[in-house]
Parts: sequence; structure tokens; C-alpha cells
Amino acid sequence: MSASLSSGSCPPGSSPVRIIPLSVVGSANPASAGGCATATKGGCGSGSSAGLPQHIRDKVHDHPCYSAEAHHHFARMHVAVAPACNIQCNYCNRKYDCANESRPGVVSEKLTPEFAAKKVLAVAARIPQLSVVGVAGPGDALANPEKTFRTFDLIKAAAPDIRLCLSTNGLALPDHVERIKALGVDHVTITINMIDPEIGAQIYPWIFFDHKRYQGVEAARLLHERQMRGLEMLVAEGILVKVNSVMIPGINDRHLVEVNEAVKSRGAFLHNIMPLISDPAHGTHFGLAGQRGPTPAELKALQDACEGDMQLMRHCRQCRADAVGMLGEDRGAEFGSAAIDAIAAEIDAERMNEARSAYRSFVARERADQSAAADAAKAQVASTGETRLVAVATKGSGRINQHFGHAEEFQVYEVSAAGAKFIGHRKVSLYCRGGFEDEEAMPGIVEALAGCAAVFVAKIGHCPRKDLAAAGIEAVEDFAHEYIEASLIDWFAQSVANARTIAA
Ligand code: CLF
Ligand code: SF4
Repeated sequence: MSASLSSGSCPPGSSPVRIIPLSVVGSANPASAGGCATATKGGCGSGSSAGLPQHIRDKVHDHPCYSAEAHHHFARMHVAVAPACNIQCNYCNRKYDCANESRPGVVSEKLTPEFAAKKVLAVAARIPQLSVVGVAGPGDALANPEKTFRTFDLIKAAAPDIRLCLSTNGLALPDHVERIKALGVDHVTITINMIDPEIGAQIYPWIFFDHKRYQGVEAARLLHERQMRGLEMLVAEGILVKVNSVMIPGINDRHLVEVNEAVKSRGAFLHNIMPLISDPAHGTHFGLAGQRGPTPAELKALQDACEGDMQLMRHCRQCRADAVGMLGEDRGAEFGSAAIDAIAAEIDAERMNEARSAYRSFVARERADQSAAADAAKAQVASTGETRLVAVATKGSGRINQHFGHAEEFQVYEVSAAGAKFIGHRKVSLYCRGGFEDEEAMPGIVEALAGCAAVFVAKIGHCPRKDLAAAGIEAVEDFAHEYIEASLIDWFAQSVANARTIAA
């Protein structure tokens, strides 16, 4: 059933991969970025985007954040070219990444636009899954507009098949929509945590706007007005907008349902409600004040309450402002300055383009296979009203392909007659360290998997299997290296049938 990775033509209708040597990029005129647009046409749809209009499906098809299904196959990278910020959030410490789009952690290197473009080519040469480059900090992309737009100009000229993505707090957004549109950036994230300035004043102590510092409710009102205007302007231009919201228990948790309504009514495409990361060690106001983040159950309940006719993102990994790789992994350490220089010196543009094209052809076949397998499996469970929560160890590609002991997170799915729906991920400590089993990690892993009926793995040892069984969690190895969705549904059908037999 699985297709092999081989060279071939692009998937039907996808844009041809074209990487242009950096020597040419260096001379690009920033005011008139060359290169063709990155929009794809056609291509196979994914389960999650099947009901969308074609022009939207084209935009989300290979974006790992805008499509949960695409995140199994495609990677993103952030270039940390935007150090300054124009507001203060109580969950942010300037020494750390932008918490809007990252977990707190220092950015290892701030980049110039020129070096950022070089890094993008180096990463594209090593990671054929790379489909999107974002500017997400470490400050605010639009508080540093010249660096951000110069970076996009250079990337667009050098690697026109890579999508451009931008994340902002929205304060400066209305001033830049025209430029965003002209550059072909068709994915913009705005972090919107409130529509009520009284609540906003508890999240934002100040903003800096039009050469003046504003505080309290006045600051929050101004920010809110600018965010809404920016959102409406982007939607009017046909740009896909994702709204990120940080869930802060006791401050905006209930209020985020109203935020969801407000952004949905203005045409936002996707809502990503993320948990507050709060730790005194990060030195943030909330961290030092003891403000807690939500539990996984609280987060899921809010996401469920907001999920109606608007897409909810549940696979966000709150990545660093210099993250590189598939969501949930960070290969940034492989791309320090010296490594980038070395890779750039040996890039063969033609070979790289062939490898990227071959990967896209491979993924197109895999996705078609996976979708057909899931549809076939679903037919077995059409009549049941039951659901099961299950966890999966995966390294990507939409397959159950990771050993239990190597997992640093498990993907969690809700399986029912409707299929297998990705609902989140649970981070855990490694069970296997340098070939040794870390028994002390097991209670934390069992706790993280609470509520799951089974955990699907490529392999698992006797001891952890026993510990999981004692907690009522079945370790399933039978589907090692198979497609996730179809396997879960197969197992679910069997599980429901067994339960019925026992009940009878
Ligand atoms: Fe980066 Fe953000 Fe673009 Fe994705 S991340 S700028 S939309 S390419 Fe994605 Fe990372 Fe979550 Fe952001 S998983 S933090 S949502
Ligand atoms: Fe920090 Fe980002 Fe908020 Fe600015 S917008 S204060 S960088 S979290």
C-alpha cells in the first residue's frame, strides 16, 4: 500500500519546485521581488479540508499549521529577523521567544534578512518537507516591517515554491496589509486574546503606538480596534487569517468564546486556542504572579465549545521563533551559522529541486492512499455511537512509526463512526534514554495518557506494556508502520465488536 520515495513529476496541479541560486538572490531588488507566485492549483484534497472551496484548499493543502493532515507531511521554519515589539504581553519576557508563536526559550541567533534567505535555502536543501517560512518574532513581525518584508522579498525571489507566513499582535497590521498582499503572503496569524478592553487591560500593561505609550484599558481598546480592522482588511484581500488566542484561566478563558464569535463573523479562517505557558523561571509577569495555565481537559472543553462552523486548530506546538522542521520537532541546532555557510557553498539547485519535487510526488501518492484506506475502514463502524480516545507514537508521514520509548509526545485522536479525529498532543519524558529504560518516567507518561483506551506504537517493551495495562491502557503494536487513521478505525471496529460480544 505504501508508495516509495522516487523522483517524478509534481503532483497534479502543484506548482513546480524552483529554487534559484543564492548568488542571484543577493542581487534581488527588494522593492520588486521576482519569482512566480507560490499558489498551487488542484492537488488532492485532505480529509480535513474536503468541504472547503477549491481556492482555500489550494492554500492550506501543504501548510502544516493550516491543515492538520498536512502537518504529518510538511515542515515549517521560522526566521528570527524581528527582534523588536510594540506591545507588552503579561505572558512574555523580552529575553525569550514570542509566546504568541513559540514556547519560551531564547532565540539562539537573530538573523539579517540576507542571512535568513541563505538559511532558508540551506534548510530546503536538507529538509525536502519544507513548505512554509514564517516570521514569528522573537518580537513582532510588523514592529520590524522593513526587516520582515526584505526577508520575504529575498525568500520569494530565491525559493518561489515556499509559502510565506507571518505572525503579528495586530497593532501595526492595518498599515501593512497592502504590502503583505503585494508580496503574496497569503497566511497571516493575528494573536487576539480579547475583544473586551477591560479584560485586555489584565493581559497588556502597555502598547506603543504612533510615537506614544498607552496603558491600561485605553491601550487595550486601541489594540482591539487595530486588530479587528487588520483582520477585516486581510479578509477583504482574500488572505487566510488564523487567529491565535492564549487561554488564561480566570482572565479570558470564558471570554474566548466571544472572541471566537467576533473573529468568525469577520471571516477568520482558523482559530488556534493555545494554553498559557507560565513558569516563574521565564520571568514573565504571569509566571512570577503564579498565574496558572489551563489543564488539557480545560483546553479541550474550550476548543469543543468554540468548534462549530469554524475550523479549530488543535495541533499547534507553540514553536520557537527560530523553529525548523516538522511541527513537534526542532532541528534548529543543525543550522547554526557555520553549518548554513557550509551547506550554502555546496548547494546544487537542480538536485535540490529534483529532491523537493520527488518528495511532493511521494506525498501526493501517500495522501491519496491514506485517505482511501481511512474511507474503507470507516465503512466498518458506520453504525456505532461509541467513541474512544487513543494515543499514537509517530515520527510523521501519517504513520505509526515510533517506538514507545523514543516518543517525546503522543498524538491523541478521538475515534468514532465519523473517523479518527486529531484532537491534540501530550508531551512526555523519554522512557528510553541511551538504551536504558527510565522507570521513573513511567508514572508521568501514564498520567499524560489519562483517558486514552490505547496507545499505538511501532514497538514497546514488556515492562511499560504491563504498566500501561495496569492503568487500563492497551499497548497496540499490530499496526506498526501502517497509516494512522485507517489503523485506528480498524482497531476501533474490533474493539467495539469485542465489547458487544462481552456484553452479550
Ligand atoms: Fe509559523 Fe505560525 Fe506560520 Fe505556522 S507556526 S508563523 S502559522 S508557519 Fe504553527 Fe508553530 Fe503553532 Fe504557530 S505550530 S506556533 S500555529
Ligand atoms: Fe512578547 Fe510577542 Fe507579546 Fe510582543 S507580541 S510582548 S514579543 S508575546
